[in-house]
Amino acid sequence: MATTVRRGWLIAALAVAVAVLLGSMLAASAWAGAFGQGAAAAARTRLGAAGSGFLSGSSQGVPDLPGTVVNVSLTSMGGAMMGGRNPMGGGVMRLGVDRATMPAGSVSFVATNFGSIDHELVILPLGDNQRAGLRPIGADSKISEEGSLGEASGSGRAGAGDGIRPGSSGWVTLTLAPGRYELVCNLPGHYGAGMSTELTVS
Ligand SMILES: [Cu+2]
Repeated sequence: MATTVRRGWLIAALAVAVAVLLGSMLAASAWAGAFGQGAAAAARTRLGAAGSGFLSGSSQGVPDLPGTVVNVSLTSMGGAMMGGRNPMGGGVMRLGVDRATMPAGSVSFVATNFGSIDHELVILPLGDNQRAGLRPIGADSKISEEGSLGEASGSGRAGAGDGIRPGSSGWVTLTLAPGRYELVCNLPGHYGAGMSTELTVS
C-alpha cells in the first residue's frame, strides 16, 4: 500500500515536471518568435498555428493589402533606457520577418513595432557580394539609403512617415523582381544594433 502511494506521488510529480518543462518551452518559443526570423520559424515549427499566429495577430488596423503579405517585427530589448537615452549603447535590436523567401511580384510589407521606441522599415536591394548587416555606417550612425525601393515609416499608415511608434504598424506595397533584398531600420544607431535581415525573391 505504502509503495503504491509513493509511486502515485512519483508519477504525479513527474507529470507536473513535464508540464512545467513544456510550458516554459512554449513560452520561450513564443517569446523568441518576436525577435528574429530564425527563431520565429523555429517557433512556428514547434507551435504550429499558435506560433504563426503571433505575427499576423499583430496586424490590427492594417487594411487588406495586395500581393504577398510579409510581416516584419521590429523589436528592441532593454526598454526605454537603451533606445531613448543611448541608442548606441550596445543594446540588441532586431528586425524579424515571417518568411525568408517569396515569389516575385507584388508584395506588401507590414512592419509592426513590438519595442518601446520608434522604428521603421526600409527595403534595399542586396548586391551579389553583399550580405545583410554589413553596410558601412556613416558618421550620422545611419547607412546610405541609396537605391531604396521603399519604406514603411509611419504609424497606422502606408509609406514614409516620422517613425512607427511602439504598438503601431506601418506598411508599404512594392513590386519586387527576383533577387536578394535587405530589410533594415535606419533610425540612427539601429542598423548597427542589429536591425537588418535578408529576404530572397525568386
Ligand atoms: Cu529601429
